[in-house]
Order: sequence, then C-alpha cells, then structure tokens
Amino acid sequence: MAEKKRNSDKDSVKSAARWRCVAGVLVLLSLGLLVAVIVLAVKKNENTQTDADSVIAKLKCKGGDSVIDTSEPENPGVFDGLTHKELKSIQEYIYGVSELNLARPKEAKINSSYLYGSDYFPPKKSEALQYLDRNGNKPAREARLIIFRGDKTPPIVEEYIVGPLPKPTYHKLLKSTARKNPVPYAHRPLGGVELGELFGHLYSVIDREVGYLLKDSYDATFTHCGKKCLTSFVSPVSSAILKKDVRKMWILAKYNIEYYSIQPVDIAFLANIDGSDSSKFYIETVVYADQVYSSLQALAAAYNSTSNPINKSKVEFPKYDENLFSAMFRRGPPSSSSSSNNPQRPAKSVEPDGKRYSIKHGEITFQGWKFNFRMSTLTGPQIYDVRFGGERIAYEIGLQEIAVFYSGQSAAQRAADYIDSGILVGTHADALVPDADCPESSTFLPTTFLSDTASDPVRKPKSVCIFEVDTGIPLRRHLSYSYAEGSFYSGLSDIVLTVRTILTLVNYDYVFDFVFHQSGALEIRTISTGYIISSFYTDKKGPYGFKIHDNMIGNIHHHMFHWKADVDVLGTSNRYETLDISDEDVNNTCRPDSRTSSTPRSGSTEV
Ligand SMILES: *[C@@H]1O[C@H](CO)[C@@H](O)[C@H](O)[C@H]1NC(C)=O
Ligand SMILES: *[C@@H]1O[C@H](CO)[C@@H](O)[C@H](O)[C@H]1NC(C)=O
Ligand SMILES: *[C@@H]1O[C@H](CO)[C@@H](O)[C@H](O)[C@H]1NC(C)=O
Ligand SMILES: *[C@@H]1O[C@H](CO)[C@@H](O)[C@H](O)[C@H]1NC(C)=O
Ligand SMILES: [Cu+2]
Repeated sequence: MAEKKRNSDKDSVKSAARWRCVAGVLVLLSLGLLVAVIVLAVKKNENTQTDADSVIAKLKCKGGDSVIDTSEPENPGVFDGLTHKELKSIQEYIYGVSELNLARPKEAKINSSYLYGSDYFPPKKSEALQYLDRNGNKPAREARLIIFRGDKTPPIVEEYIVGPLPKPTYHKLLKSTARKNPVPYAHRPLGGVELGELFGHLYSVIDREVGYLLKDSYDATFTHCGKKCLTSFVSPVSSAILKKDVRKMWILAKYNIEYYSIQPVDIAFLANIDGSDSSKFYIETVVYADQVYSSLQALAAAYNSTSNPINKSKVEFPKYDENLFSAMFRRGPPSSSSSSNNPQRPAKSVEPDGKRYSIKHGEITFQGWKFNFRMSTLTGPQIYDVRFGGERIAYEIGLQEIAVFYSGQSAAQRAADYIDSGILVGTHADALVPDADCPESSTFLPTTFLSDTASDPVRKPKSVCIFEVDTGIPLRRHLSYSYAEGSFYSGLSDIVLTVRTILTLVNYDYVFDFVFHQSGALEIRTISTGYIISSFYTDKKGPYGFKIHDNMIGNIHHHMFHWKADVDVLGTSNRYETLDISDEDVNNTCRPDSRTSSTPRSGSTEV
C-alpha cells in the first residue's frame, strides 16, 4: 500500500510539473494580454478610438470618478482639524499675549509658562446643525490651548479658547465645573519638557547614590554607561491614590536594549516631582529585590551592611544578538507552502478599476456613505456627520479615552493605572507602512499638531490610512437548492471601506478601525499589539501575572477603550428600548395550552 502510494505521489508530481508548465504558458499569455490592455488603455486616454477600446469600455465597470485630495482645506469646514496655517496663526497670536509670558518650545522649562498642547474646539452641535441643515451662519473656528503656568505662584494649568481662526483676535479662559478651578499643577499631564528636565536630574541623583549597586546587581547604570545602560518606564501616581494634590511618579528601571519594556530589572524609584523647581525633585522611596527602602541612602547603607545582609538581585546585561528573545530579528525561513528555497508572495488586494471612494480634505465618500474624519490631539480619531443613503445617521462617533490598569505585588506596579489622553493620544499616530499596517493601495492622510518641544507645527504624513477591502466573508447568501424551495442562489461579498489609524502609546500599538459596510452597518474595531509591560520575576510577584521568561512576569491588567457615539437616526432626539427575555415552564406535550402565565416584558424610554 505504502509503495503504491509513493508511486502515485510520483505520478502526481509529474502531472503537477506538467500543469505548472501549462500554467506558466498561461501566465505569459495573460501577461501579454495585460500589456495589450495597458497599451490600449493608454491609447484610450489619448482619445484614439479603436474597436478594442469599446470592448474594454464594456468590460469596465461604470465609475472611475473618484477624486482623492488629501491636501489641507484652504477654507476648513466645521469638522476639519486645525490646519498647519491655523496652527501657525495660533502660535503667532498666543506668543504675542504678554500677560501669558509664554516661553518658546526650545526655551520652555517646568518653571515657565508654556504651551503644552492644542486641539480644534468644535462648535456646539446646535450651531453646527443650524449651519449645515438650516442655512445658518458658519460657526467661528476655534482652538483649545492647554497652557502650563509654571511661573505663577502657585503654579497652575489653564486652558484657553482662541479664535476666530485663521486670524485669532481673542483668548478666553475655559472654565469647567467638572474639575478643580484653577487646575492644580500637580494634576497636569506628562510632556516632553517635563520628562526631559526631570530625567536629566533624577538619573544623575540615582547614579550618584546607588550607581555602584546598580552596576553590581544589574551590570548597568543610567548615566555614563556606554553600551550597558538602564532606562525606565514611568508611572505617574494618581492624586486619587495619593489623596492630595502632590505630583509623584514611579520610575521602573529596565535595560536599555530592544525592547526595554520586556527587559525589566528589580528596582523602582518613587520620585517626588512636585512644584516647578526641578532642583528640589527627589527620590522618596526605593523598591529593590522586593524590599522597600525609604531613600536612596537607606538602600545604599542596607546594601553594604555585613551584619544584616539583604537579599540582592544579580543579573548580567543581556547580550544583543540574533538570539535575544526580546529583539525583533526575523527568525526561521520565509513562510511558504512548499519549501524555504521557493518563497511565495502572500495574497494581496487590488483595485482593478481604481479607487471607488473619494476624499476631499477630511470628507470621505464611498458608495452610500459620506462622513468627515478628524484626528483630535486630545482624544484621537473622530468621525462626524456620518450619512448613509443621503441621511445623517450619526453626528459624532469618536474615541474619548484609553485606559490600562495593572495589578502587581509592589506599589510601583500597582500604581500603573494609565489614562492615555494624558499624553495627547492623537499625536501618537505615525509612519503607517503600506503593505504591513495597511493594504498597499491605501490612501494616507496626515496629522498636524503643536508639540511642547518643537518650534513649528509637527506634520506626520502617514498617520491615517483609507482603503477598500474584501473581508472574505459573505455579507449575505442563500442557496435555495431544491426545486420546491425555488432553486436559486444569491450572495454578496462583504466589501468595506476602512479608515484606520494606529496610535503607539509607548509600548502598545492600538489599531483603530472605522469600518463601513455596504449594508449600512458601521463597525468600530480596536486591536492591540506592540509590547506588554513586564516586571522582574520573583516568587512574591508570581501571583500577579504569568511567568513568561526567565526573569519576567507579565502582570495581569485590563484595557479599556471609551467611545462616544452620538447616533442621529431620523433626527437628533433619542429613544431607547430595553427588552427582557424571560423563561416559562412548558410541558413538552402536544397539548396547546400547557403553559404557565409568565409573559415577556419590555420597556421604552424617550430621553
Ligand atoms: C528655572 O529653572 C531653570 C533650570 O531648569 C533655572 O536655570 C532658572 O533659573 C529657573 N528660573 C526661575 C525663574 O526660577
Ligand atoms: C557602599 O560600598 C560601596 C563600595 O564598596 C561604596 O562605594 C559606597 O560608598 C558604600 N556606601 C555606603 C552608604 O556605605
Ligand atoms: C529573601 O529571599 C528569600 C528567598 O526568596 C525569602 O524567603 C526571604 O523572605 C527574603 N527576605 C526578605 C527580607 O525579603
Ligand atoms: C405538566 O404536566 C404535569 C402532569 O400532567 C402537571 O402536573 C403539571 O402541572 C404541568 N405543568 C405545567 C407547567 O403545565
Ligand atoms: Cu495589555
């Protein structure tokens, strides 16, 4: 049997070879035809009418009137983000306001007043609708500026509304009853100016006091370290944990090697970074090898003690080569169905008749769909005025917040409760790669924003991609196979338009998709990739996660994505209904009235 099978395998190899040859000829033939088609298509563009042209015209679907204009609008609409030109005019205006005394990005320090971030400040919905639907005036375009007032006593955070764009003439303090007024300086989000200033100071303090210990335990230090350096992951401590308005931050040490979030060492420092004088910042607690010390000096003394020795960590600096588990080397042969000597290219999507969607600045149309896209600096990707079949079905759908909460044995790990809008999520989309992050045929949109460390508006050319793709599953189908049931087949593949952005928030990369189906369904999807945050494995830390490498534990944690959906089907008023499904006891007999008297309930509410 086995022998026979081998023979038949040989036969099939032979016949496969024959077919491969035939296929090769066919490929050449089709290439030839393709060239002919391209030549003809080019000729057609030159307006030379031939017989073949009309054949192609018949084969080709109607359409091809797609317009792709990803430039910034000269005259932005109510849903467009701040343009480069507007950002420049905001800078010109705000740096001229003498009472704000703003330091320019290169000169900004924690103890100065400086611009932390900016975002488009959309008009009230009622004003926007008055303009869009009832011929009202176009609302003024305004920006929201977050300003750190490090030179005030006490230092505070302020927000201003600046307008009208593109030639601002006013700035108004933004007041909110939903928070403390004024906003304490300790509550401000984390930024480039602060991190640059405090790391310079704290790393040298740490190395001065316990550098020898770091070298001894981890074969690395933070400063003057050559190729064996430590870096850190920071975790600001919420005032909700501290119960007072003081700014503290855990600094969790990692090896500065690819990729640092999965190269932990067993030491963390709680820094007191309160106030605006960075020379006063200090380390108030250290956790080393599962022991808590009240200062760097206390750790140094305990470490040297011979009478009362402490537990010590001892690890070598990782060797950077192709075998380093945490580094991104391609390992193994390229994937292929046959052998590694014959790698094959993967499946791809193509647009045989060109783009079937149009983009005009931030406005995107596809089949029955029409909507506006904007990247909010503060809260990330947003779509507005979503229409299907000419009717508005949603006014606004957008990301509002991303949060990740960690468990852990040490206070340092437990404090890792990240609220990502605090690092301006919308500025973290960058460098999308065609054919990896998005299909090759995608159209890319830029994002533009102000940064606290750059003099000019920052432009990221490939922050958002738009593409049409076959999901590979039928949107609907039915096979009515018997004569009695009608004998027909009907099906439709689920071809969707996707608007994608990927926000890289330090270690995590979050893929956010708005997916527009032909059925009128709108899907919002989030996928997380990138790297986990990990801690150094010890038996004490074990119960708080999974040991995933020799010295590493992946702590249990929890991701939350918070979206706003202002759905406006058939007008702006809202109604919701709840349906409760209940059970009933029924005797499984054929008698018609063998049921008890429980009835399904439902409720409906106008809001
Ligand atoms: C602000 O801090 C810097 C150091 O970062 C210092 O040189 C400068 O004197 C400080 N300015 C004031 C007004 O305290
Ligand atoms: C501990 O020992 C190291 C190395 O012997 C020395 O450099 C350091 O000053 C000592 N520190 C303390 C606090 O005794
Ligand atoms: C030192 O480590 C041992 C072994 O892991 C542990 O049993 C002991 O409790 C540790 N001592 C301290 C003071 O943490
Ligand atoms: C089901 O049938 C049994 C036996 O006839 C009867 O005792 C019982 O009440 C019936 N239950 C219901 C829910 O009608
Ligand atoms: Cu995670």
